[in-house]
Amino acid sequence: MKIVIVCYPTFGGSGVVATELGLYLSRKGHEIHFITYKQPVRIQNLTPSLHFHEVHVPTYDLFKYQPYELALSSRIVEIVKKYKIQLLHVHYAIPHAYAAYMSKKMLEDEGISLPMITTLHGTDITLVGSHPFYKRAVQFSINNSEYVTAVSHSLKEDTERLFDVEKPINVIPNFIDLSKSNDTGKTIDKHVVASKDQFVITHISNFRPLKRIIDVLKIFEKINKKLDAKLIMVGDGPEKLKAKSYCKSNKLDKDVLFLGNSNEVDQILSFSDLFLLPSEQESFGLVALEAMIHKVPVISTETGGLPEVIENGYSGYLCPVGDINLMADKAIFILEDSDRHEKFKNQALESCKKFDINNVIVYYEKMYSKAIKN
Ligand code: GMT
Repeated sequence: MKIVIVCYPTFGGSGVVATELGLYLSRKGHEIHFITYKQPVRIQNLTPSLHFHEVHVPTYDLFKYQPYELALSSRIVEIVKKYKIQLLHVHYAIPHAYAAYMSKKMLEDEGISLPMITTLHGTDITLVGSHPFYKRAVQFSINNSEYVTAVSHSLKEDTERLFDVEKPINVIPNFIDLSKSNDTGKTIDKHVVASKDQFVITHISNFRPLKRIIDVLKIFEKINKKLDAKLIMVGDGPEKLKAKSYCKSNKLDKDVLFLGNSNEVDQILSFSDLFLLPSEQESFGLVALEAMIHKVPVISTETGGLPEVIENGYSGYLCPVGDINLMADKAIFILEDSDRHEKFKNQALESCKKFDINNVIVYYEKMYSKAIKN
């Protein structure tokens, strides 16, 4: 099949899912065309079955806001015609679903009919999309997609609660490549960040307020009072300065390392002992799955889609949002006994098996075939 994937090219979960999906499909022989404003961070090499088309937005002084949707929809039309594309798969409703719908209409005018699938990821629904300023346009584009998918049952319920959705929402969970668990291509060793006997605790996110970064630091502080540990903070975003200043005021500087955005996430996770994800909201929590594939148990919150990913008391623990004492207690409980830690590590890996990329992607492929046939 010849498929266009529209996504954000950055480190965010929706971009990672879209990129991994496209890479996998191209390896299976489909022709994949990414359309976005920058080459997606996880794509290293382009091949004859893997293309990237950049969206350029010329700046013009008259515009306070440059019209990205306009440039994107024109680019989609151009690529669809040039490569005889059969299907559009857009990730993250805003503004991708809206722009894709406009392209569909422009193509219809030229006698080309193109099915469109929209995958909802989370904040496009729960945080931004349902805002009264955007809601109508998001609802319209969801209802005008041939198929709509959500990454968890929780997100499906949120979408049905927040919007008047006329389309059935298909839940297709995020996925993971199980072969990553045998990945030996380590380029960073634990000794670079911690000593042999120290525990390495990791957090990876875009440091937005809903990630509750200060909770990460407070949980770590409590753990570190009992067990010798280092905290690795990977990512970048609006709460980073606040987090750094918390570390300074609370004398955590020497035990907390801020690494910034990284393409070495798998290597960092492969020597991590525990992952902290105390988010206020998370429709899936892909990063938890990325930790678990490297046998890293996760301490997280019982919110959104997280209980669909992390099994409480098996691959980690789920606690009420903001309950830093309980999260620290659970972390210490896992780490303080090496046999127990080992058991949780193995269970974390075991939990990933139901998200095997080889099984999950078949659902997308079946949907693509149906959409193209109709
Ligand atoms: O987590 C983020 O802030 C990034 C965001 C995105 O849209 O890139 O992630 C959302 O999509 C991910 C992939 O499906 C999910 O794993 C995340 O849980 C979801 N984030 C939220 O719901 C806050």
